[in-house]
Amino acid sequence: MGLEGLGFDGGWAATAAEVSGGLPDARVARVVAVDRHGGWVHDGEREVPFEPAGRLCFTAAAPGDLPSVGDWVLARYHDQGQAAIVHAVLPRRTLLGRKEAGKGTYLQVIAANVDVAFIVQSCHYDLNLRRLDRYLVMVREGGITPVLVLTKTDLVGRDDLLGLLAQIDAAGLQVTVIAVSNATGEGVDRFRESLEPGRTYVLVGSSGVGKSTLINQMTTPTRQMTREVSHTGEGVHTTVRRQLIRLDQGAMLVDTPGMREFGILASEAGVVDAFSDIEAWAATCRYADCRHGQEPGCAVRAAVINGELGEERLQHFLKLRREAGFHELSELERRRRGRAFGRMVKNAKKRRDGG
Ligand SMILES: Nc1nc2c(ncn2[C@@H]2O[C@H](COP(=O)(O)OP(=O)(O)OP(=O)(O)O)[C@@H](O)[C@H]2O)c(=O)[nH]1
Ligand SMILES: [Mg+2]
Ligand SMILES: [Zn+2]
Repeated sequence: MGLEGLGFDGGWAATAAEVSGGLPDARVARVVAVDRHGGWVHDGEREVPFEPAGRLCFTAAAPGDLPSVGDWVLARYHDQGQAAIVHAVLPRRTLLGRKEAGKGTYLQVIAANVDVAFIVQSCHYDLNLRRLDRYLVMVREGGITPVLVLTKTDLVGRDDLLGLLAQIDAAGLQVTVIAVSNATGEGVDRFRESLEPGRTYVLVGSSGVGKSTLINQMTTPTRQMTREVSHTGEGVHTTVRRQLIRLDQGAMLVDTPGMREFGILASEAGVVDAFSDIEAWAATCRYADCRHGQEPGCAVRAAVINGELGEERLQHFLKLRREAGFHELSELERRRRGRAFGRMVKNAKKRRDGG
């Protein structure tokens, strides 16, 4: 394949020549994956694990200075070329990062040297204009072109989708929108056609919106990374690595783990509490994103059928859930489960202590 297959060009060659002056036996490579355990570099021939050189760690002023996915680096190979030590990170052309509040604000790098960022939001629950705005700021600050990808169009009606598109339009965000369904394939060709050979793209967005599934649609089946739809919808797919995937046509896509979400309005939490009975049934639906319509294995509909839950109450709940401001349900759901888990632990302790 060669380095060109990873997006290397004359500009990078010139930068590498400048930096490599002090590193005669180092080779150029691109960081193609990073997770909690380590990272991998590709030199155009193969992918091997790397570690940053001690000196690089020592001189890094912030965590963001260390090699991140998408970075071009100078590496020395050892163990017959089976592993590498990264000695220098070439100055980045673009940088997608978010500011982490904590002990002094620092930048957490999501991906380096990407041309376009797909901000992925599901049009079922997930769309939130304020959050979208924060993503747009983050992307544009990094010198990257944003594109909004609305997924799961199969889960909303035509009118709801048109309503969402009108809302985005009215907000004046100046962003291209691609609406897709990984389930029906609608819009997937348009997404594919937007990918240009030699360019690097990153997909960002909340967990579960369909980033990895969309990337899988771009690759051949043998290179797929996530498994079949899981019955609980949890744990199985969740991406834990930032990973650069090269498509046969020459474009590169960086998959990222979903980002944790921000604040939730107290009134929204109140709605969930008011419908905790429905939420309890919903937790046992076969599909995690069940709409409690015609899906097989829906525990909520089963409760209506056997008379435990009134149809009217369900309709009221579904209506509230559709309304704007209630798209954070999945996050609330996790919180609710967290509370239930806390109770379980407490009860177990009581039993253990003989109380
Ligand atoms: N109905 C429907 N389900 C989808 C669609 N796209 C993805 N899914 C399902 O949504 C779930 C999450 O999809 P993923 O691709 O793993 O989501 P992700 O954004 O990569 O999530 P993280 O890796 O946790 O950040 C899976 O069960 C998918 O099968 C879609 O367009 N329609
Ligand atoms: Mg994923
Ligand atoms: Zn259901």
